[in-house]
Amino acid sequence: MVRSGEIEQHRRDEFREKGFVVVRGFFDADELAALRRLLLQRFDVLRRADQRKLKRYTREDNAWLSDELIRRVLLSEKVGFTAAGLLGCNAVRLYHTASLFKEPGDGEVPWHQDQFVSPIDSPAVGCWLALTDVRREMGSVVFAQGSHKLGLLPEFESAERAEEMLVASGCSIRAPELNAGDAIFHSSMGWHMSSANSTSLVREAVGMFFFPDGARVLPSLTARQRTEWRLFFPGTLPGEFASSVLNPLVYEAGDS
Ligand SMILES: O=C(O)CCC(=O)C(=O)O
Repeated sequence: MVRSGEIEQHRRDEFREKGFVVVRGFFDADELAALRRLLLQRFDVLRRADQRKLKRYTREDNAWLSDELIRRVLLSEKVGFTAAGLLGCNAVRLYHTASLFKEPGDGEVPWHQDQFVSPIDSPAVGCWLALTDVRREMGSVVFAQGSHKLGLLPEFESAERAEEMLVASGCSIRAPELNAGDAIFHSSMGWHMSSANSTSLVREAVGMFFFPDGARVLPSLTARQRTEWRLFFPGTLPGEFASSVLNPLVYEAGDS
């Protein structure tokens, strides 16, 4: 069994410095084709049910619960191992997965830190996997490089204000373009957003979020943290280990 310390040092350094790291070709064409077919079928059902005109994307949480192949791919050792290496821990649990399909005309996701709504007492890491090539104008995810070092900040009244603050704090704005199979791992402390999809193509992606095993539910929760807690940590109590049925151990380093 691999140990978390074996993840390439340069990736850990880059993640520590920038708050995100792009892993090219993280999933190969075969892995991706099967996953994409299944997630697209589910998206097709969801988009027909969702008649909203103004939205940011069509999202399905925890699709892994309904399909064994989706589970095997999204909760694979490779993903958990990389997440553990970047978090610098020996074992990670699943926070949740989210299929994220941004249709033509879907709007911007404003600047935010995922940690702001997290009900647990540890930073997490997200893996955002491109199911197709993703260009900036399709609504790729945009990162404020280095912003994970700013700590947890209050939300801003507008996207413009947030971006002004991030740039004034010395963060450069980066929008990596991805090919199908590339993944971006990002810290829950880092500020990110995604722009509107101004193309005629659907932006297809899936996110997987992990936290260190041993993290606990915060003793007191804001209204938004409470919403996430109910959704993704059912049956746990404030102050207890965050290890509900929805938070399986995805990777644990072995002894050798
Ligand atoms: O997929 C998007 O457009 C936004 C994703 C995001 O904010 C996240 O992964 O935390």
